[in-house]
Amino acid sequence: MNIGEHARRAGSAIAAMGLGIGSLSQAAFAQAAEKATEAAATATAAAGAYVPMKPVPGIGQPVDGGIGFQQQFSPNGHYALWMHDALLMPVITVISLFVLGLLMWVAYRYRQGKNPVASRTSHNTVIEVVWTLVPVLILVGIAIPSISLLAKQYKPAPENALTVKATGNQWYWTYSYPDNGGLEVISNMLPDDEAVKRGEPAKLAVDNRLVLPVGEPIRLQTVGADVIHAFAVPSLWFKLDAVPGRINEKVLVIEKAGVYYGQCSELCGARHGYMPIAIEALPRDKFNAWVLSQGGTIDNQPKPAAAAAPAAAAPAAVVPAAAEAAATESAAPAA
Ligand SMILES: [Cu+2]
Repeated sequence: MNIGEHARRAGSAIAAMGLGIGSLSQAAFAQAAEKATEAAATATAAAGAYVPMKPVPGIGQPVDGGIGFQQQFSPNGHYALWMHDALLMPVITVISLFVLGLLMWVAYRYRQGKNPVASRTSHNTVIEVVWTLVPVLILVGIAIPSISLLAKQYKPAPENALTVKATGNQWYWTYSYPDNGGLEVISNMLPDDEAVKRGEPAKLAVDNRLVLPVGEPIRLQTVGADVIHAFAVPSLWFKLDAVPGRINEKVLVIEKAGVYYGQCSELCGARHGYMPIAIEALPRDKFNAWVLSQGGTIDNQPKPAAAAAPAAAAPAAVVPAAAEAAATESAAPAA
C-alpha cells in the first residue's frame, strides 16, 4: 500500500476525530499524526530492501545515432517536445524551403542572359505589407506557446512538496534530503567496466543514484560547492545551473518509475565530463523504504499536515455559521 496514502488517511481520520472531540489539543493531534507516520514507516521498512533498478535500453538515456530529443517523462517535457516537433520544426522547415525556392527562382528567372534589361521597380505596397505582417503573425504564433512554456517552467513547487538538494562538486554530485532527516548521498561515476557489468550505459552510471518518488512534484534545488555546475537530465526536461553562493530551484515531476541519466552541463574543470547524474524514480512506498534503508527518516513525508489542511480549513468555514447560531441563540432570550 502506498505509504503516502496510508498516512494521509490516518491524518484525515485523526483530523476528523479532532473535529468531533473539540478538546483534543493541537499538540496531541500532532503527536498522534507522528505516531501514525511512524507506524506507516515501520510497515514500509519491512516491505523489503532496496535493489537498484535496471535501466530500460533507450529510455532515460541517449540512443545510438539519435538526432532528436530523448523520449520525455515529465509534463513540461511533453509540452516542450510538442512545441519543438509540431510548431518550431515545421515553421523553420517551411520558411527555409520557401526562401531557398525564392532564391533559386530569382537566380534562374532573372539571370542576365534571359533578362538583359533590369527592372527599375523600387516599391510595391502590397508586397511590403505582406512581408511585414506575415513574419509578425508567425512570431506571435510562436511567442504564445513559448511564453506559456516559460511560465510552466518557472511555476514553483507546491508548499508541501518534497525538497531535495543537488550540490555540484569538482567532480561529483551530493544529494541531500532535508525532509528526510538530512539524509545525504554522494554520487560518483562508475568505471566503464563496472557500469557495463551492471547493465548500465558507460560514463552515465553512478555508484549512488539520486532516488526520487514518482508522480509527485519535487522541489529540486541546486547549488555549487566550488564552481558553477549544471544539473541536467534531458529525458525529464530538467536543466538548472548549480551556482556557488545561491540556491536555484525548480519543480520536477517524473511521470514513470525508471532510471534517467544526465550530466553536468556547465564546463566546470578537468573532469567536467565525468560527473554524470542518475535518477531512479520509485513509487512512494519504495522511495520511503529506500530512505529508511539509507538511515533517513520520513518526518516531513507523507505530509499528515498537508492532508489535514483541507479538513482544518473546513471548520474555519463552519465557524461563522456556528457563531451566527450562537448569536441567534443569545439574541433569542432578549426578544
Ligand atoms: Cu560540473
